Amino acid sequence: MKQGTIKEGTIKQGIIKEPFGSCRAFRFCLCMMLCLGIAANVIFAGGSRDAKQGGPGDTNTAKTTSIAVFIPGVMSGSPIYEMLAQGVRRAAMEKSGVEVTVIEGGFNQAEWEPRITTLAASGLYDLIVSSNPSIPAIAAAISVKFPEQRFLLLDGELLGNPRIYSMRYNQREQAYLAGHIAALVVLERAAATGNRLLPRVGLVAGQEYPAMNGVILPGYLEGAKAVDSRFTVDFRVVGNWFDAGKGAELAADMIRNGAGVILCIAGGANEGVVQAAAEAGAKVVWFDTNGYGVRPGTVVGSSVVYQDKAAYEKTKLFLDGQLPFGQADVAGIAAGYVDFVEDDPDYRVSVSAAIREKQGAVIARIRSGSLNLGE
Ligand code: RBF
Repeated sequence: MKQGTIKEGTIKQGIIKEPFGSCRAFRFCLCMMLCLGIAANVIFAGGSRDAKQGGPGDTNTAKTTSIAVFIPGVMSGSPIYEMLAQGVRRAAMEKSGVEVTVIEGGFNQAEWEPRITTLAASGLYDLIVSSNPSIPAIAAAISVKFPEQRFLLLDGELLGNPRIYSMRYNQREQAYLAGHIAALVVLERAAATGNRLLPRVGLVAGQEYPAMNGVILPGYLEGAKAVDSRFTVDFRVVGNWFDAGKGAELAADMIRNGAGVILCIAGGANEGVVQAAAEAGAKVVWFDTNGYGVRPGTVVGSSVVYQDKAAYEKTKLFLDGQLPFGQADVAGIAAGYVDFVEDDPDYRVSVSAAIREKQGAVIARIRSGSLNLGE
């Protein structure tokens, strides 16, 4: 199959700052500025780019389908975003005439809506793809102003908007498995050292948000309590998704306070958590991707989502004209989008056979449906 072209680039921040008098003038200026921005990107990427082209399912091979991947943050340090771009690129490569532009939105969350608005206003993109639970509300507001724009949103949920397809993961299952392995490791270490303190696990998050406070944190505690009902969670928040120094500081304090295993969901700050844990002889559970290789011996669990697979499959559906806009899916272990990595050699080396057996048994129960955690 002929491969599609993939363009990479970023759009400079703060393109649209001035107030505009009329809607038409606003759209015109937005388009002009965005076109200039895109042109600069493409020159930087060393390619050329056609003007607006045909949509998905278009049989005219001269036409191009353009997809923008908006990263709400940066890819480095956040595998969930790396997987997003990877999956979209893979689907694009399998079809001719598909262009992908990846745009990193940066850590200033107040800029995300104006920047996605700029993308939609340009009319250049057949599809905007993005990921995280705050994006559906932003996309819904934008789709009122730019009803032609279509969105594919992962790790978020919005039902019933005919311009938006969304899919989130069952993070209750993902977090439960993280809590379960963390608790097993804590208890085994306590037994070995004769530690009789009340058992505790840790969780370091980049920020607080409804999925964190309402799903991930409770799911993590539930998983730990399934091992021993006395478990508590020491929950700390970095306040951003990049500060490794703060991550290390929080983790060191948590370890001093008795949390011997810490789940980190803090983007670039995870690096600091792992460093502090390694220095103190504590352990870490990784989230979203396989993290055993990050620090073999320190990372004792990897509760993952297959966001690359979801991004690939849903982009492919879009390119075939079959993405069910308006629908909001939730996918977990049984559907093959959430998992716990058991077959990594580093997992087998760092975690005892007894723990691996118990963890394997609970994964099997969730997969078979005999343990139903809800969503
Ligand atoms: N997760 C990351 O790994 N990196 C990020 O930069 C990041 N930024 C986020 C920003 C907001 C506003 C929200 C609500 C979540 C963010 N997440 C980020 C968390 C992400 O959506 C997901 O919950 C976690 O990756 C766990 O799967």
